[in-house]
Amino acid sequence: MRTQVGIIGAGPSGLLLSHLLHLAGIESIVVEDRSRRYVEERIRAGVLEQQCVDLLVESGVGGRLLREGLVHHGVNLRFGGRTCRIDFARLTPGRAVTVYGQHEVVKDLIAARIEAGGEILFDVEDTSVEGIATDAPRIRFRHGGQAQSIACDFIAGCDGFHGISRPAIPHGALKVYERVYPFAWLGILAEAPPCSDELIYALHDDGFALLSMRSPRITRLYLQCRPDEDLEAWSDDRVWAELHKRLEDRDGPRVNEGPILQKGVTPMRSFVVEPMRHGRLYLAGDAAHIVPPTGAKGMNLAAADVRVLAHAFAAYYRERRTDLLDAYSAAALGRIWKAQRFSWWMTSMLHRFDGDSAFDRRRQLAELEYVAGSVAAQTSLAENYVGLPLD
Ligand code: FAS
Ligand code: PHB
Repeated sequence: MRTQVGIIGAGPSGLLLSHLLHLAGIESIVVEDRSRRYVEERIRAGVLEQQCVDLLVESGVGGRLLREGLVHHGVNLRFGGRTCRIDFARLTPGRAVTVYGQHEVVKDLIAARIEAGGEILFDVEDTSVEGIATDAPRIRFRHGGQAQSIACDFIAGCDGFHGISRPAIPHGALKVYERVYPFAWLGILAEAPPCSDELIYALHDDGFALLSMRSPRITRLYLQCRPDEDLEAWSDDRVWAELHKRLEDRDGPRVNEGPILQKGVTPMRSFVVEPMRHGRLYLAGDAAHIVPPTGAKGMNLAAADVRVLAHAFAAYYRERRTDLLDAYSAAALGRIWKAQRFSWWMTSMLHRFDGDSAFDRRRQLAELEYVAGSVAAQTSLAENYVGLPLD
């Protein structure tokens, strides 16, 4: 097989890149090692920045998002028995976030690619890349038991943190920046109406908790846990008891319980590789960077990377320009590092760190009290949360 851009990974990065390339008249083939059903049912991110919503709508795949997405004009911080609302309408007029599950975005993108005759090969095995430092790179894989390969002009590594693209770059060619946090998130999806119309990020003496949602009938909840947490040690009753305790608000409604549809543990790390390119292999999304989900940036960064990369490929195929391809990594990293800072700040402010001294805990509370009392601090949180303007 041959194509112009070979894409590894059918997550938000790979699918959105394939879609944007198609709109620019550029051919691509996506290879994915999971099944279509698996990637469409994999529960992950939930909050879309304004720029991500705009990109999906402007590129023609935002219809269901506009119909079913929940537009939120604020978010809440809960600590010390009080709740502070960050009012996007007042602080960042005209900008909001939309709650719409990542798996829904994936479904919409797969449907659009298939309708447009796009090629997505699911259930591939043993993916590898070769010739990434030449002008004739190739993706090799097994599909349906047959060894196959795709000759490409370029390869986009959109295969996430555990993919094969980043490791295919020669050791020493990448600078790695990483911080691993001493905790994780235990997340549940519950068939229960959210007790709040907006997200609640809570810091309790016993740890962090987050109330989010997927629809008026489905609540998404997280609580801070140990990084090596044994899910078996978390019965439904124990999960609900911990969530009620950490999200308690003397004046507000209790969290609604319901059947737990999904339970999982997400590790927490900050991770960036530079540059996001080696020869004709370009990295996008989680293949190049990971943020702790406290800032709700993961999927939004993936979309921002792909917007820049698709524009650079379009300039190459339209005018044989290579300057935007050469500039891709630096252009993407500007936004990535600002999102890393915000995600680190939100994580540090809202989680309990083992070994924190009494001073650390009091300083952390003062940080939250400062945000609650300062329009400037709330504006800073709001502009980062809804998404910084695109460069
Ligand atoms: P993805 O990981 O989504 O997609 C990569 C794709 O490549 C996958 O479909 C994978 O199967 C495929 N692949 C991997 N190796 C391959 C190979 N060798 N050959 C072929 N295909 C291969 N972000 C938030 O903002 N909020 C959250 O709550 C949140 N929760 C998360 C929970 C988990 C468990 C994880 C891992 C991430 C979470 N994230 C969250 C971040 C997440 O949303 C990512 O930012 C987003 O999925 C990034 O999209 P992609 O870059 O497309 O990577
Ligand atoms: C989610 O709804 O899954 C979600 C929302 C906000 C976050 C992280 C996850 O910061």
